[in-house]
Amino acid sequence: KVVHYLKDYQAPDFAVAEIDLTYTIEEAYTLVRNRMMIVPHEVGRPCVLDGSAELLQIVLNGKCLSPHEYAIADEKLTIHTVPDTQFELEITTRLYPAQNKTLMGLYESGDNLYTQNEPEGFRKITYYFDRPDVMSQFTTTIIGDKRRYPVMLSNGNLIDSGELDNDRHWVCWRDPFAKPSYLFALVAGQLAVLEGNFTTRSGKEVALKFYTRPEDREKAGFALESLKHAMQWDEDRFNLEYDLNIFMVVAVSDFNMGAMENKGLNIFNTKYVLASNDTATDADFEAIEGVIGHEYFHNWTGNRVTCRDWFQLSLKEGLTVFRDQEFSADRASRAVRRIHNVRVLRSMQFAEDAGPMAHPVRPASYEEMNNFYTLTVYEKGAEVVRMYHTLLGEEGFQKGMQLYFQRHDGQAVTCDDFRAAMADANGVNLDQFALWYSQAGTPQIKAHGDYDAHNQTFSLHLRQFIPPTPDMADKQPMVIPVKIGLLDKNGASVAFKMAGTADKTEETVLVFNQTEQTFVFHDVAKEVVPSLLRGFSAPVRLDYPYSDADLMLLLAHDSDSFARWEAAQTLYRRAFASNLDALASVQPLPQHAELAQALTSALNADIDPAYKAVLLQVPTEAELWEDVSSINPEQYVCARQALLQSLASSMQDTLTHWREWADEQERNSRHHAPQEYHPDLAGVRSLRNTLLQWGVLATADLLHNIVNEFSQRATNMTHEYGMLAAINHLSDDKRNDLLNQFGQRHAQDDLVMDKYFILIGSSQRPDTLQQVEKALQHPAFSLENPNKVRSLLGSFSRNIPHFHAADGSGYRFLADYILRIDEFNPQVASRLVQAFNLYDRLEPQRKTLMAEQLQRIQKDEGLSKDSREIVDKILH
Ligand code: B3K
Ligand code: ZN
Repeated sequence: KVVHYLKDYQAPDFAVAEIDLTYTIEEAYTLVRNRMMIVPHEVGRPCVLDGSAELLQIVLNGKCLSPHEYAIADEKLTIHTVPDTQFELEITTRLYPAQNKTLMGLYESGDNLYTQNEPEGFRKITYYFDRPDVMSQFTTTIIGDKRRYPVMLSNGNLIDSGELDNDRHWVCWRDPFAKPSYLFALVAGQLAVLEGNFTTRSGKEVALKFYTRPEDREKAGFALESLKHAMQWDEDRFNLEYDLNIFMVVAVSDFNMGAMENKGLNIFNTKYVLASNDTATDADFEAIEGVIGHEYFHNWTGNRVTCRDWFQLSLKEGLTVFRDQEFSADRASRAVRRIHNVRVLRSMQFAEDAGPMAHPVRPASYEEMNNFYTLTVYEKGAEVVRMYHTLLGEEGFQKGMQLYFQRHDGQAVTCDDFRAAMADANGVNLDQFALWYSQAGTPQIKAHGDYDAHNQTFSLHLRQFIPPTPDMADKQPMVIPVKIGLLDKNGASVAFKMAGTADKTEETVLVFNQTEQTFVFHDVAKEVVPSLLRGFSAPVRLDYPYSDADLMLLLAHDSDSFARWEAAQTLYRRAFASNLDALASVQPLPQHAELAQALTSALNADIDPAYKAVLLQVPTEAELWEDVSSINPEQYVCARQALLQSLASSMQDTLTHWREWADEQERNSRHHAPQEYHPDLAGVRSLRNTLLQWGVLATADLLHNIVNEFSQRATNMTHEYGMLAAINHLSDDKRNDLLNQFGQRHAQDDLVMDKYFILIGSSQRPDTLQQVEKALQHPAFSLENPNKVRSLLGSFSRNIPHFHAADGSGYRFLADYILRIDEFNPQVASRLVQAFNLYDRLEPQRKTLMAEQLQRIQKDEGLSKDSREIVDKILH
């Protein structure tokens, strides 16, 4: 087993001035001739290239090398002696893309060819310095059959093309921007194109091209519009302009992740390109806009300035997620999107931080880099970037960005370089901030406050603790921005003065950077309730001894929409905890009348419908067992379900009222045709669907309504899917009937069938495992398609009552399929292995059952290093 450490980083021995690739696509294989102009940085070093493809020939400065002049071992090619000055190395390899089921390197999908190279796929294509700090200018020639491969694409600009004998043709692409190998891309096949254009602010005309299967072409329209919005936004908010004359996006259905930002030639999972009202939900439209933005924004944060090494992945990912979050927030519903992001962070990243895979935003080591495209690197990384923004303000942050590009355009750099740009541009010291990159674990803050009527001060005492993680026991205190406001007992905002400032203010950001600290607010005329961690100003857990009445006050009045939502979350947690106690002591379940009352008032208040919908989100089980050990997952589901049930029953009339209101709104919408995506309508529909889910728990008639309305509403996927999701857990046969109707209606649509499989995999019906097993045989299902695996098996792995079934059947079932998938697609398998992350924190019986399955996976001799790294860490 080979572990890579950040501390061992060494600069490359060679530079590559130019790389010239020729792909010759034959019926059964593809030949790749790779000609490199290599410049040694130092004399006398052997030339070591990464690669694992079938090697046909090596030619050095025109001379063919014989086997004793080089060695091949462990995916490395070592040429013992090379010239001291620039030399030309030409390497020819043979690839079999139709056999490549890893979906890394060059692979075939539906008769077309695609590449995926980040992080280390390029070494499956040819022999190269496959590391991000070796940047070169790429020229790519592609030769192929005219009918099978009418479209042949690579990065940059098309500079030449021509015809050949035997119905073949060739194209030549050149990318003027030096880039690392992970940003190289090639696509060849039969593809339709949807075109648009964008004029940048300096007047450059950019051709926008979306390539899809011919039958999908019209479905790329929304993605094309999203791209234009993203290009405009990056100019307006970040002052960043696009740099080539062409920007291409290719959609492919077999793809290991969401999308890939290859220079000028993004490759996307179809899921994030194709949408129409009758096949995509509002959430899908929003995800498309976000991911299109994300990949586009990488052009500057990732491509123009890239990472020195893979430990620095968050340099581009955390920053680009921050940018795409801000893009989406500026487009619509800032408050609701922020809450949505926090919810993902808390239920998934906090769990990662509390588990066997815990690692800092900049990991210190890895075995398989693909395992480190994590919630920590992406989502927590984005929170870290957001904290610079919170500390420095928009203007200061943008000054930092400017300096970052001034210093590093065209370079491969580190997270420290980014931090230095932020610090230097603002003349501040951000040394302690570095701990956000090196310490794993979610900081916990214990807070309490005292009011001193005599001195008219409110004192807030904060204490921080960073829990130990498997990689590090003792941690140092971090810089935590805590945004705060004060409310009086009527819910009005109370102004205050901080020591050393002249003016009164209603909100401030405390810079909490010691283990223990007290902040004093002056001129506070009356008792106050603090509104803490506004906007979720840091990725921490904060505990303040609020009374229930305080929380209801915040829920009713806080001007900060995050803190207001958070008050409801805390009330839900408390109600849940009392349910859990009642279940444990076999007592009758409490009814939570006061909470129902507070929620009713919130629903009746004059607020955005989308925000009402998020107020009705009860914390997920993963959030609820955040700091618990010896977890019995079933009890969490029961206690949470009981909470929903009791609230829904006592709020029946309110739920019905607002559901009818939502229908009315949609019917009378003046924005758009009612079935179309529009942020305002999306808000109304998300409220309606949430109310439907609650309503089904309390009102038996609702199922009949759904059955009656189902076909009529099928012109809009948000409704169609919303109805199915609402009844998905019911044991009634009508659920199966509607689901079958749905499966038949959409049998030809790959992406809608993903939804069908999600519904099956996530149902709490008692027969779910049988239904999942049956679905594996469905003609639309394929183990080789990652979207299908994620839809059916991924959703099953998050299906708490079934995955954690007391008899171990869920664990055994998932392990069977992990082992099967791991044989051909380690990346997808290793994601599934992480469903077992809860191992150490489970109650003893389930822990034993899980151990059996983990050991079975661990014992598999052919197990990939991807899955092995995870399973070893879980079993430690
Ligand atoms: N940079 C790619 C992720 C590549 C993942 C490789 N396992 C997509 C993105 O973050 O934009
Ligand atoms: Zn990214």
